[in-house]
Amino acid sequence: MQRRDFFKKAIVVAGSAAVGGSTIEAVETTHPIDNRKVSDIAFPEKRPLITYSDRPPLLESPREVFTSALTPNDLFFVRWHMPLIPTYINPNKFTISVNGLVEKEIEVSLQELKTQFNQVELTAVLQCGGNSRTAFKPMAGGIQWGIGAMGCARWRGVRLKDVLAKAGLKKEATYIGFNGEDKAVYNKTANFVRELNLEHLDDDIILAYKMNGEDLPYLNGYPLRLIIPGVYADSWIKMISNITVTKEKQDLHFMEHAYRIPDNSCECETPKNLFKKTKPIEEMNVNSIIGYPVTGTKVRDASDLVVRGVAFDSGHGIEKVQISIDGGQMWEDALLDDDREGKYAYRTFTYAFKPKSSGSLTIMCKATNKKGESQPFAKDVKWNHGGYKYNGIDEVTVEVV
Ligand SMILES: Nc1nc2c(c(=O)[nH]1)N[C@H]1C(S)=C(S)[C@@H](COP(=O)(O)O)O[C@H]1N2
Ligand SMILES: [Mo]
Repeated sequence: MQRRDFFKKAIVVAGSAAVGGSTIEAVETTHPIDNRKVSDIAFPEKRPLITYSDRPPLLESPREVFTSALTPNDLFFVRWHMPLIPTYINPNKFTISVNGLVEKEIEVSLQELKTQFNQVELTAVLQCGGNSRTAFKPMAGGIQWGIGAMGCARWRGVRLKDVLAKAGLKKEATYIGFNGEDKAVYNKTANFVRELNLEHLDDDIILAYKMNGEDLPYLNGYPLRLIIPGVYADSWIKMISNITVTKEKQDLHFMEHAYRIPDNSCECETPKNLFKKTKPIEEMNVNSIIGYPVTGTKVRDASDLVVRGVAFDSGHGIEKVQISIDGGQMWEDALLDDDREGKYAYRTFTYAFKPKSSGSLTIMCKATNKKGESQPFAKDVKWNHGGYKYNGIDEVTVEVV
């Protein structure tokens, strides 16, 4: 019997593949895998984190981190593309140069940045576009991140526009290219260079030398990095030492091939039918993560449980976060913090309740922003080949004892 059923099933599957051509059935998403352990080994200036690679360092924050509005520097995730990262930077000699289509090419030292420009501070979420990529089935290309390729920090530095103004932009200036100190090992591998259309330059884009009141950790881009609030982290160049202004778009690998999604309204495609036209990932989706409890936490029956987490979007602002403890049928509002850190920061939330019966209990959270955009159930997240912009409803499963 079982064997026959198997054959029956096989025929159905083969049939649908032959008729349809594009096998939508092959595309699904699930909640990202959440069982990875932090490493025994701590990287410099970091506490032990979930470690995917040590060269280049790829470190993910564990779920427990997502209960506070600011992510501590030593728990902040790390992503580099190139294994050649300088092991020493002399802050007294470090400069950032501005060149290309400018009136006067300049080299600005850290000291000059700190004393000759307006100093600004803002809090913003830094999130890799591939955060939670592990949820995509079939597997999407790239690091198989869980939920922790993100963090939120208070950044202090100077406005990019002020530094550009010091050099003076020429009339034809259209693109600004950014380059850090990390280098590819093989001379034909593209360096990690990004560019910004001048149209998108605004007061919130800053060159930051402080993160949560301290020098940037080395692995997060010491001594200087670009902050572009509201957009995914691939353009937040670390250890930035060069800015080149051009008229034409440069032919940059990491602009033209990576960090792009289908340019259609669902931003989706299937493995068999990849959508030809693509666009940069840019604006962050509304998202929320439960930081406490974590999956496997044992909680007492009928005792108070306080769920804690963080929510954010690209800067429209969070309207509400809701919690469900019945698989997503009924939703109740969580309490939001008072929004002190501004529109690009995490809003922390809490939700208190008493679990009523013993056994496993799944807790879900869903954020909605001020534009009315919300998070889909994990299974309804649309697939794209790079595994970008995942924002499925988060969940943890606790044991009530
Ligand atoms: N110089 C440089 N900057 C970079 C990158 C890089 O490889 N080199 N990676 C980008 C990407 S894709 C991410 S997700 C963030 C990671 O920042 P973090 O390591 O501070 O968390 O840095 C961005 N800036
Ligand atoms: Mo990234």
